[in-house]
Amino acid sequence: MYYDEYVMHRYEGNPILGPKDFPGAESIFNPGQTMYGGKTILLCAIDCPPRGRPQTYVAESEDGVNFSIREEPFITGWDRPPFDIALESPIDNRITKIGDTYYIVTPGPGDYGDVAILGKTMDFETYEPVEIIAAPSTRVPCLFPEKIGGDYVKLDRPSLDVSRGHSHIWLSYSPDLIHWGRFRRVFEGRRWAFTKIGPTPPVKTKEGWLEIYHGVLQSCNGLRYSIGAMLLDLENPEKVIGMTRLPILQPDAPYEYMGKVPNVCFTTGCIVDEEEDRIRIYYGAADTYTCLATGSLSELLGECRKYRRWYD
Ligand code: BMA
Repeated sequence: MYYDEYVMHRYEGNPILGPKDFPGAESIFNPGQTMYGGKTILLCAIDCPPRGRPQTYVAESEDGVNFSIREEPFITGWDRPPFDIALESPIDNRITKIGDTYYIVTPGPGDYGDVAILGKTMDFETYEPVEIIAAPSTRVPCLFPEKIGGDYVKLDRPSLDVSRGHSHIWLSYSPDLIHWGRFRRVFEGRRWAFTKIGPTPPVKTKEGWLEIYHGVLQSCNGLRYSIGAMLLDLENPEKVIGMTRLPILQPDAPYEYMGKVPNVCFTTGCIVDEEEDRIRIYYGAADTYTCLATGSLSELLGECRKYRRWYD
């Protein structure tokens, strides 16, 4: 038992994926996550120096813990305009299913900073880039899974000017997933999420939109990445209706504080099963491994209901 476990619990067989699971890999981390055809799908970032820059690969599993990784990179087609502004180095994918389509937002790093590339797939076999939906430097747009009040909605973490203070998450609206506007501030990071913050695609629950996010604190020994949760109002997602004040996961296990980038628990999503009252969070540990934490959804929502603000 780790000291930070109160609502999410590490899978005892962690890490579920690591360098030994892919020939030549140095790290397998930060997976986009969803269910497709009854299987758990992870879009893993694999840094495999013999193959060049880090790439996204599909990993699939029947039981959610034993994964097989496909041999070839999944995200392709960034070699033509306008996507060729980004170097081919797709990691940190965020997946949202809208209707039958799985939309994937991926930060495309380049000479001007990171642009956010919206792509899509119907089957996790073929990937099609659609449009650049945020200017540099924006790494993390996260789509809601349905329209709210007639519009598509996304969360963003704008480029941070750390000298101006704390971190913040914003929200914007679109009629077509391409053109975005009406930007609104939603949430500010404090305490363990003071330095940086980043959203994941919100999940609809009876209690509100469950939003899992990462928060970063600068210490004298470098950055420390943890994971938190909050609830947004179902009809007005600009409104935070609850949050955990403590992280639901923070670097505490050896595979989280030892690796290529120590002290990192980083996620780009979660998988919720309301009927089973279960939430799974697949997360990157120390930018080296892929791990799993599970918990009771109702317990997590109960924790989120305890507070509305960082301080009272
Ligand atoms: C963030 C992202 C993640 C990474 C984290 C810690 O900015 O780039 O991919 O896990 O830093 O290095």
